[in-house]
Amino acid sequence: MTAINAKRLINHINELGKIGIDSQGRRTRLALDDSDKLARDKLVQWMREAGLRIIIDKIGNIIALWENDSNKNKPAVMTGSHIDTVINAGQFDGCYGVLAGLEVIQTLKESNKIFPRPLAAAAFTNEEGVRYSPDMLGSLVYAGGMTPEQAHKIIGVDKTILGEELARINYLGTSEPGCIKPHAFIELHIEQGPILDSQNYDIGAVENLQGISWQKIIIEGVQNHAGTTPILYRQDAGLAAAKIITFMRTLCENNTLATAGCIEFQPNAINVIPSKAILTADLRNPDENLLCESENKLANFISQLEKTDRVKISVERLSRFKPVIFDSKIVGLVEKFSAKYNLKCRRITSGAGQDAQNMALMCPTAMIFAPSKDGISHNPREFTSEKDLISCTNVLFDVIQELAKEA
Ligand code: HGY
Ligand code: MN
Ligand code: MN
Repeated sequence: MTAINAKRLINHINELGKIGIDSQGRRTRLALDDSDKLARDKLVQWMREAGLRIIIDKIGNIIALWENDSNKNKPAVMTGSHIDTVINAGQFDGCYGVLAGLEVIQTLKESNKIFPRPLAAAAFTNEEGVRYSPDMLGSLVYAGGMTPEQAHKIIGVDKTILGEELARINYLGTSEPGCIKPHAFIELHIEQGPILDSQNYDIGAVENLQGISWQKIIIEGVQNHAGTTPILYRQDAGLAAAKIITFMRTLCENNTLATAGCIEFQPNAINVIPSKAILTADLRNPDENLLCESENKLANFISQLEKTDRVKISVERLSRFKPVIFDSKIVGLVEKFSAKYNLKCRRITSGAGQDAQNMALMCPTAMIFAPSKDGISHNPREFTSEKDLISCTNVLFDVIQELAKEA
C-alpha cells in the first residue's frame, strides 16, 4: 500500500524552517525578501528532485505539476499554500501545506499510479500581506481578482515596489496566473487557533472561512510641546489613535474580531504631542453583514472623533475578502478519510485568511486543519506534533487521490 514518506516530509519542514531564522529561533521571510528567495530556491530544488514540471507565473507563484500524456491539459487537482511568513513566525504556517502537497504528489509519482487528472502543488506569493497589501495576493491574482500588472505596482511598507522585488529575486515568471486550470483545490494548513487542541480533536474539516477587512488609518493633529500645551489646546493624534484602538475592542461581539497590529507616531519623541498617528485595523467576521456593520461602526466613530478631537482622519483600504463557504463534497471527503485513519474530526471555521478562499473563486475548494499546540501561531512557539503532521497529510493523500479519480 503506497504511503507518504513521512521522514522526508518532516525533514523538509524542518529544513525550510531554518531559512530566515535568527539566534532566538524566530524566522522572518517577508514576501520577496532575501529569505523568501532562499526558501523559494530550496522549494524549487525539492520540486525538481521530485521530477515535477515547475511553473513560475507573472506574480511569482510557484507551481509543481505532475501530468502525463493521458491527462495532459485536463484541469488539475491542486493543493498548496504559502511559504512567506509574518515577522518572528513559526515554521508550520503555510509551509506545512506546501510541503505536504509536494510529498503527496511525489509519493504518487514514485508509485507510478496513473490518474485521469494532473496533480499540482502551489506556493502562492505574499499570502501574509505583511510587506505588501493585500494579503493572499498570489492566489488572488491566480484566481483573476487582480491583474499581475496591478500587483506589480503595489508599494510595500518599506517603500519597495512589488514588481521590482519580484524581478530582483528572479521570480518574475512568464506564465499567466491561472494557467493550470484547477478541477478542485484542497489546502492543508495548521489551525493556528486553540479549538482542535483544546477539544482533543486530531483534525479539522474546514467548512468556511471568515471575511477580512484591513484598513490603514492616518490621523493628523498638531505637533506641540508636552509641557506647555494645556489639554484644551491639544489636537493630539496619539490620543485619537488610542481612542480608536479602545473603540475597536467594543466591536468584538457577534463573532467580530478587531485588531490594531501596527501603530506609528510622528515625530515619535517623548516630549512632543504627536502630529501624526498611523495605525491599522484588521476586522473579521464569518458573516458578511456583521462584518459590514463593524466597518460602518468604525467609520462612524472615526467621523465623530474628527469633530471631538479636532483632528483630520483619512482611511486607506488595504484588503477586503468576503467570507467563503467551502465545497461540502470535499469537506465530506476530509471527514470520510479522517474516519478511515480513526482520527477524531470536527468541522471548523478558518479564522485566518487562506489562499483557499481565492481558489474557491475558481473551483470546488476545501481545507484540512492540523491541530496547533495551545493554539499559538504567528509566533516562533507555533507547534504541531509529528504524529498530527503525518496523519493529516495521510488524509490529504487520500482526498487528492479521490479528487484525481473524478473524470
Ligand atoms: O492574516 C491572516 O489571516 C493570514 O495569516 N494571512
Ligand atoms: Mn497561512
Ligand atoms: Mn499566517
